[in-house]
Amino acid sequence: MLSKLNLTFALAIISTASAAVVTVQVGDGGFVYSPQNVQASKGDIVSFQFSGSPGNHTVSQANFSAPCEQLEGGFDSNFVSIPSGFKGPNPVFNLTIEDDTKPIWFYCKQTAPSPHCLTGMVGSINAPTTGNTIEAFTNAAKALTSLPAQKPGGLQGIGASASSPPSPLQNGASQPPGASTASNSPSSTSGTGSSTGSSTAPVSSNTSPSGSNTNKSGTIQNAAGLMLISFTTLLSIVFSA
Ligand SMILES: *[C@@H]1O[C@H](CO)[C@@H](O)[C@H](O)[C@H]1NC(C)=O
Ligand SMILES: *[C@@H]1O[C@H](CO)[C@@H](O)[C@H](O)[C@H]1NC(C)=O
Ligand SMILES: *[C@@H]1O[C@H](CO)[C@@H](O)[C@H](O)[C@H]1NC(C)=O
Ligand SMILES: *[C@@H]1O[C@H](CO)[C@@H](O)[C@H](O)[C@H]1NC(C)=O
Ligand SMILES: [Cu+2]
Repeated sequence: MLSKLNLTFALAIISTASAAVVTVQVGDGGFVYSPQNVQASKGDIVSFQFSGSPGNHTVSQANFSAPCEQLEGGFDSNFVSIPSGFKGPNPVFNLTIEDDTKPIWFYCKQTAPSPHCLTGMVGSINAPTTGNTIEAFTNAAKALTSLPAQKPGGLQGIGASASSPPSPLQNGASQPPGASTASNSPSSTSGTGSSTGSSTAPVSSNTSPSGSNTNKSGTIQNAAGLMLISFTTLLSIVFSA
């Protein structure tokens, strides 16, 4: 009786532990997602941490064939602005992977001070290692001479979706003095300056910030360890029964 209950409990632990959380830093060290490509399975969460300070970026879904354009029906975090000196906690945009059989491509929509996407601020989930690679996608973004007109996306994407927009900045102690609420104070964040027109200043695509292709390994809080623990628990339960 008791062991049957315990068995059910152990199985429940195993099934909840099978979803991994893969973390991607947004804007940490320039116009960059790091790591730029991550592997994630169906049901996993890719957790985008808006950690670059100052920074004002998006995570917007694109098609491989159009690197700096909102994919029709694609996800879009919209703009998240982090003031200079912000101490966190960082706003988070969680995407749940619904289809891991096709690569998922994304980019940053920010146009200020120059279009981030044209410097290679693009990323991917489950990009192949040959053919349509993340390097090919990055090069295609950098090869564009102007940013295409931008449309908004939604929470629901193709192959991955969010259940909520990025968590808001917490006001109060965690924000530096003077970094008041977003809407009314002109700040020195890199995204300030509302260049909404699609044909703003001519854009040089070669102003890549240093380290734009750094490949820090992501924090993969993989469930393997947890699963091992739960599996061991399961075995000990079975054998002690
Ligand atoms: C991406 O673009 C390709 C080629 O233009 C097209 O065949 C495909 O349907 C597009 N994918 C989506 C999800 O719109
Ligand atoms: C994002 O997902 C992680 C892992 O499940 C969770 O701990 C966190 O609370 C989520 N954050 C938001 C804003 O949904
Ligand atoms: C972030 O960037 C967007 C788009 O450029 C802009 O509309 C918004 O005002 C910026 N936010 C802040 C707080 O600067
Ligand atoms: C990024 O790091 C991973 C794991 O170390 C490696 O397999 C991959 O080739 C690297 N990608 C790039 C673009 O350097
Ligand atoms: Cu950006």
